[in-house]
Amino acid sequence: MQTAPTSLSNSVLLYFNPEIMYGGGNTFEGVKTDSVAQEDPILLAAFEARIARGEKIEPTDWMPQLYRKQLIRMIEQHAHSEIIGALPEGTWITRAPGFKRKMSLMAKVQDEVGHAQLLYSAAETLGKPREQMIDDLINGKSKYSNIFNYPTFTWADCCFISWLVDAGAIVNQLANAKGSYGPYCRALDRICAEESFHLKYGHHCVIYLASGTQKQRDMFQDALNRWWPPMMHFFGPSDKISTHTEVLMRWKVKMGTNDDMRNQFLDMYVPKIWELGFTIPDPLLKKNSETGKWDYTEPDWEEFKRVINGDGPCNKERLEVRRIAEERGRWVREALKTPSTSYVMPLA
Ligand code: BYC
Repeated sequence: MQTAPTSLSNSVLLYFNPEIMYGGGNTFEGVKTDSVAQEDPILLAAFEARIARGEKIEPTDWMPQLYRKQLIRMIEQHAHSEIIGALPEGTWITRAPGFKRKMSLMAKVQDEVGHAQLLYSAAETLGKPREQMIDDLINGKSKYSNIFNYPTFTWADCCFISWLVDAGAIVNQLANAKGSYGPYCRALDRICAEESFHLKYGHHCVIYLASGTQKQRDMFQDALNRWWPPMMHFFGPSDKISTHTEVLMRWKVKMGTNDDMRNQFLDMYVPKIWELGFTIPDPLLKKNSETGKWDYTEPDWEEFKRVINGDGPCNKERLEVRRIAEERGRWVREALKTPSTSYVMPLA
């Protein structure tokens, strides 16, 4: 591995590694701190003033190590969520009801994988090579969204994801697109545009089931009953127990707390679900006229912890699919690393 001087902070080592095919850049490995105590106070104050003015921070700008570390963690998890999130719906492409639904679902799943590429690129600007992110995903070191560890038993499960999981993602991403880190915000802008189309497609699928036969309505109600608890988990642990919210809000990486986002989602989508005549499996769910917020049964955070730490119904299957994909793609990566081989002889 060669090393090269850097124009970034001294604590950040820029290196070039020909073994890493997608990127490289400044390594994040020196970023072990969880505090800003050892940062230069003048640089830190200037950085925070820029954030307060609403400026975007770009990859070559000075940033505290903790900001870099938190961004890598969050963007990488987001990228993994997109690539793993393609799987529960992806398994329904061959079984989608009809040609038009099949084409739309195929396009949606391709979009999700594209989102992962945008997000991996954004995370790479902070110094973590893509290969390492993929390894960390497959080895279970990195997290991804809880919700994709549940099975899609029926077509209605797929409709739930396309409508309501995408809706939840949009609530979160529209807010965070106004955040402080340029590459992440630009990726989110593009992602939101595509997700809005997914949302319309998903809503259309659900309206179709809702206005169909009793069997179709029951199928969606059953999906809603099973997916509601993971949907409530999707926005992250309640603010009382969230670990990272405070620092992420201070540096405008997160533009709302987990509870804010959950509440915004309930505000926008509970009425739409009720409008279609479905029930939500939470007897305590109601808008509190005094607080203006939704009351609901506290989600089961023990289940959430189990699922995000690898012990959900489909975690092993999801990671195995990614491991096999990585294994099967190895020859392509090897071939691209050998520029002297400009073409291959056809086998026949
Ligand atoms: N799932 O301090 P907290 C999509 C972890 S994909 C798993 O509140 P933070 C789609 C958290 O990482 C879009 N883990 O964390 C794709 C932390 O653990 P570590 C998905 C979760 O970061 C295909 C610990 O719990 N959206 O839409 O302040 C088809 C403490 O939590 C989750 C994003 O990824 C979770 N739900 O806030 C269809 C949005 N929640 O790292 C659709 C980007 C929390 O300390 N991410 N954890 O080990 C975010 O906005 C924030 O990271 C979160 C969590 C709001 C999710």
